[in-house]
Amino acid sequence: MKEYQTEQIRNLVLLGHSGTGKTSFTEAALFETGAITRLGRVDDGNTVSDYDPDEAKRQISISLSLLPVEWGGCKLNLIDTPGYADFVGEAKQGVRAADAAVIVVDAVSGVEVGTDLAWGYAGEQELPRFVLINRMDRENADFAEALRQVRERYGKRCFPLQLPIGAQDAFLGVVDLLEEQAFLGEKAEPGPVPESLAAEVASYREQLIEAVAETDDELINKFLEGQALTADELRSGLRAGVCSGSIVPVLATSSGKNVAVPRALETLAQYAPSPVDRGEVVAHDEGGAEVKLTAGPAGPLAVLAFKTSADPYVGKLTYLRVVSGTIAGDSHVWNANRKAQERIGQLFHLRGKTQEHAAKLPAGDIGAVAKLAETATGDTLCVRERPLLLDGVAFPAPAYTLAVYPKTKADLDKLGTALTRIAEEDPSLRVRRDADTNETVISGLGESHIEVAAERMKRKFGVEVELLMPKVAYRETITAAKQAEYVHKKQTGGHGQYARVALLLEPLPRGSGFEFVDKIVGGAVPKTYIPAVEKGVNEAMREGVTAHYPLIDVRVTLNDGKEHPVDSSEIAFKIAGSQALKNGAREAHPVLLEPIVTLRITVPEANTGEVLNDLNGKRGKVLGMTPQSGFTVIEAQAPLAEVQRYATDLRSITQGRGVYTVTPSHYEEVPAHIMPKLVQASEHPAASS
Ligand SMILES: Nc1nc2c(ncn2[C@@H]2O[C@H](COP(=O)(O)OP(=O)(O)OP(=O)(O)O)[C@@H](O)[C@H]2O)c(=O)[nH]1
Ligand SMILES: [Mg+2]
Repeated sequence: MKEYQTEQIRNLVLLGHSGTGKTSFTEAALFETGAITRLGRVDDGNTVSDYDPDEAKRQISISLSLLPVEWGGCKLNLIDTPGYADFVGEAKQGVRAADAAVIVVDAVSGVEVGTDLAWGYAGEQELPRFVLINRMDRENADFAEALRQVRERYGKRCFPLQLPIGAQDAFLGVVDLLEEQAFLGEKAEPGPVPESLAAEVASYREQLIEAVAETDDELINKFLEGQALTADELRSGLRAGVCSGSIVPVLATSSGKNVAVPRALETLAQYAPSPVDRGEVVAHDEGGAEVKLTAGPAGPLAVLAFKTSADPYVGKLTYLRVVSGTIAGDSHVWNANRKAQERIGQLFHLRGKTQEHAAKLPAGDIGAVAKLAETATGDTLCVRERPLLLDGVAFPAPAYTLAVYPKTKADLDKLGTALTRIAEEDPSLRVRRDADTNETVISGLGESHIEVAAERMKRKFGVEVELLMPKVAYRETITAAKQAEYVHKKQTGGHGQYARVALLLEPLPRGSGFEFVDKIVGGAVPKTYIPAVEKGVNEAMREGVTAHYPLIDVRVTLNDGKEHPVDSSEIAFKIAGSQALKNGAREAHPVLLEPIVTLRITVPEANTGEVLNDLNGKRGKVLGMTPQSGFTVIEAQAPLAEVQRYATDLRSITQGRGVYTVTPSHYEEVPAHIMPKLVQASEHPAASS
């Protein structure tokens, strides 16, 4: 690939509902620009973008891919992202590296949930946008209807820059409204505007010219005075409108049949902002002061590591977006987040999985580097004398958790490393050890997200795991006070064993934990044996008396006892303490406690009723509801056991529009009708998992 100047670079992230044809578009773009000679298909698992075996198997994108194409003197860094909600972390990384978004919409389905989400992600970074109405060749493709939905939802600033010629089997090409020309067939050959479209073209063109004129005082004056705008004025006005976000051009393509793809590339090359057009980027210095950066070669150097991928052979690959300055291969840089020097070896341009050597990456460009020692996703690379911090990537909080069990002993040995690498690669995954249940748990955005992670561990690191619903950390407690005692006595010839312990058990308020009080008077239990009693009590507390869960929120007062001058021993007092506690707890009306979590759920207003209903069925309690521009934020609490699959449930109620966070809150008594089930499960643990 030849070298490009910053002004010639276009960083474009493709976003949209799953299956709208983003990956197919990039494949067609590579083919039409001569980067590949054989056109792959998603359905055949042989596209450049979806090169990962997990992607080929599922026929969806899972990771973002870089697909630079050269067109019209520009380098278009196409960033293909998954539309599937579980992999939104990838889309967010893509958005962070891009200067504009291409929102791909299906010509049959129109605006879908994923379209809304994509629009929102682009909005978070204030990216200029294009809408690509794709799959125009399909049965029932309807450009006008899709356009109507786009404009209804995202406003009149969405403007058709192209109108399709024909549709479905007869989708032949597009008319460009600014050029007043048709572009036909796979190669987008120019031709006259078809007679049948003339009136529509004229009317839309008129509206487009007005919208373009409005981007500039001089142009609008000219327009209002009735003077015609020149072709150059229209082009530069449109470009300004796109860059400022006041105009969102709508285009039409069939990436499956390769119709109008070159025309879309031409439009993106002409009208999408270059890194320079994006204006100043705010970074911070070490003291937190703002530093404004422009995309120029002069620097200061500021490079965002926006993605990390793990390869068992090559090692770690870090994707870079140069914001300012030029990064060179074989150099040293400073990681401002880690406060560490980092050696840059060879730089690459990536195209799918193909690496092409690059001596340097200029301001605005995107590339990759292998084997960085310190750098993680979201870090900034700069020079030591001028430390700078760019905003990282805002990943959604994981809400779906599964327990990870290694299949074999060999898997166990490698599990820790594999989990670390997989979480490093995908920061929307979290791995931790749950101290309460003694399980290793992995959290992500949904079931598929975690399944894919497990498949990757197997493929990349040879570690096989089983994924199970995590155990719920139930607890036990007592609800009544009880005086109890136990005499431990054994006579087996020679030395016997003897200890008597009397305990008062009292329930404590939730969250108090465990108190041990020594109220022995007159040495009924000698001082030296009291720690042994406490130890015995503690052991019994950990074992529980109802369903093998630890007892909590209990005060145990040692108030009497008796020793034997010869037969008493530490072990005897420990046993007596333990048994006294068990006897007492069994009669102190023991109950089970379950963890309660706080949920903060954001759902479209229309789904509020159904979400509340569903929470009700899950023994949830609503704490509050706040309307928030078309959405309702519901604050609720529910037993953890009921909401372990909530990510899946909420997705199905809201078709993926709802999001939530979950945080541990407190313990509450398990209702009486549920207790027997838990007791039974604890006696047959295998049957319950
Ligand atoms: N008829 C027709 N089919 C298309 C077109 N573009 C894509 N497809 C098909 O639609 C399906 C999905 O296409 P993809 O390119 O994988 O869609 P995507 O947007 O990348 O999907 P995700 O990666 O899941 O977000 C595949 O079967 C494609 O062959 C098109 O223009 N016309
Ligand atoms: Mg895809």
